[in-house]
Amino acid sequence: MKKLLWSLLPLMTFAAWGFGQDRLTPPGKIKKPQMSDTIKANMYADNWFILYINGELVAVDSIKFIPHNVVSVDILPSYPMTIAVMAKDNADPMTGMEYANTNIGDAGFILKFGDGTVTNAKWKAKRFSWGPIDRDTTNPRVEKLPIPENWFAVDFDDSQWGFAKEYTEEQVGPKQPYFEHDFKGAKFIWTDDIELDNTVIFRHVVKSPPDGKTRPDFSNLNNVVPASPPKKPRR
Ligand SMILES: [Ca+2]
Ligand SMILES: [Ca+2]
Repeated sequence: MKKLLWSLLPLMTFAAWGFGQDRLTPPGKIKKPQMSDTIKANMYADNWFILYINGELVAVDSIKFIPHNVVSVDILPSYPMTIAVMAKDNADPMTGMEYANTNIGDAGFILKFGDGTVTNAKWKAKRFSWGPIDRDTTNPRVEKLPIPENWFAVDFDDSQWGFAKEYTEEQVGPKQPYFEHDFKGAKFIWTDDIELDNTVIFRHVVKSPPDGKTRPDFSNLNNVVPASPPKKPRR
C-alpha cells in the first residue's frame, strides 16, 4: 500500500498543482494568465470604429465601409475598465453624405463583452462631426469639433459630456454577421441624431465585472515574476 502511494505521489502533486494553482501561487507572485482568463469582446459598427481599453488600443474595425462586419477579439480584462470608442458613419468629410453625395446615411454601434459589459444609455457620448446641416442636401455642409488628443485616456475628463441614446435593432437594421454573434442584453447606441452625427466618441467605465465573477488582476504583469509550476518530484 505504502509503495503504491509513493508511486502515485508525482501524479497527485501534479494534479494538486493543476487544480489548485491559485492556492499554490507563492505570495507576491501571480500566475500567468491563461486563455481561460480572457473574455470575448464583440463589436458591430455602422460603419467603423476604433476601441481603446484602459488607454491602450485594443481593436480597429478592419472594414471601413461595407460589408458590415462584426469584430470579435479576446481581451484580458482588468478593473476598473475604461472603454473608449470612436465610431464613424461612412460620410464624405466635406458633405457628410455618402454614395457620391446622394445619401445621408445612418449609423449605430453595439458592444458586448463576455463579462456582461454592454452598450446602453449609461455610456457617455459626444459628436465631433455632423452634417449635412439642416439636412440640406443641395448645399451640404458639415460642422466639426477638434478631437481631443487624449480622448481615449483613462483620466480624460468627460464629465461635461452627455449620454448615448439607445436605438432599436429595427432603427439600425444590422446585417447578417450581427445575428451570428452574442449581443444579448446590449443596446445599439449613437448620439442624438443617428443620421446626421457622423463621427462620435463613446466612453464608459466598468467598475467591477458585471457578471460578479472574481478575476485575477493581471494589470501589473510586466512588473512581477510569474509563478512557475513546481518541478515534478524525482522518483
Ligand atoms: Ca450619416
Ligand atoms: Ca452607415
